[in-house]
Amino acid sequence: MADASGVARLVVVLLASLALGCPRGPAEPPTEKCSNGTDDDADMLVDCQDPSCESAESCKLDDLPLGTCTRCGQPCRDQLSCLTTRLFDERPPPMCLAGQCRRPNQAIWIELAFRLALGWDTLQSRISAISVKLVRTRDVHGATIGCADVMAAAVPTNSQALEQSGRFNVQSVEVYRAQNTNLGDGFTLKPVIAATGDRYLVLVELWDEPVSSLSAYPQGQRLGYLCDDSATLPALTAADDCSTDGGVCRRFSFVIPAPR
Ligand SMILES: [Ca+2]
Ligand SMILES: [Ca+2]
Repeated sequence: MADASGVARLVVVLLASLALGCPRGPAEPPTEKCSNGTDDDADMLVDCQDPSCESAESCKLDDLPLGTCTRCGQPCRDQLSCLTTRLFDERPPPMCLAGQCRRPNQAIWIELAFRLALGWDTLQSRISAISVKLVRTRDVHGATIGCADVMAAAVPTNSQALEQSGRFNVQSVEVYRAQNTNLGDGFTLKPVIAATGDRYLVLVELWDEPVSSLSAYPQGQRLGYLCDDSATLPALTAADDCSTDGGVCRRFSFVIPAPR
């Protein structure tokens, strides 16, 4: 076994050989990481905007078409930069996918049914507005996201915070007034204008103040919410649409947990 001075000599020799054998070369040029939201190589192009990310898995789009919207095909950093008006006025909204504004989806009408779980009691009379969002489960950088990511951005004091965070693509957003409505036995929202496609989660939020006429979003505090990112949410297709043929809407049923 080597004694303490022997170990020290060994370390000195090792350090000396490292210093001699491995002279420091010029620093590696930075390369673009393709799903971190940062322009790593300082060429002004972030993630999928950067041609060096062309073949990255997170930038592949399964041949989604560009679609038609005023800014479709233009480079983007977030969904809001793809809008020409408000989210509510462009249905389905254009999204920022792989660094380009696209609208690959089609708007259809569906139906959402809700029941309040036990525990709402008198608080249910304070519900003034309900917002429903279908959020794409890949963020603008191509990373997979779930309810934990969404709820970290969707703060209980600002009904637009999710969109304003710049990280997510909302493929549908609807807001309903709920004042003077008895929600106790459950309630149905119909029609909900949704966008076709898969890879989405459902976020329903209940707010204590009415919808702002300016922003069209609910105001006040969130009283409770439901986020469902289960893998069983079925893909929405054009066949689910009930806007024109009088057919049966695709219907989702959810139970909204007690206030939180
Ligand atoms: Ca990057
Ligand atoms: Ca770059």
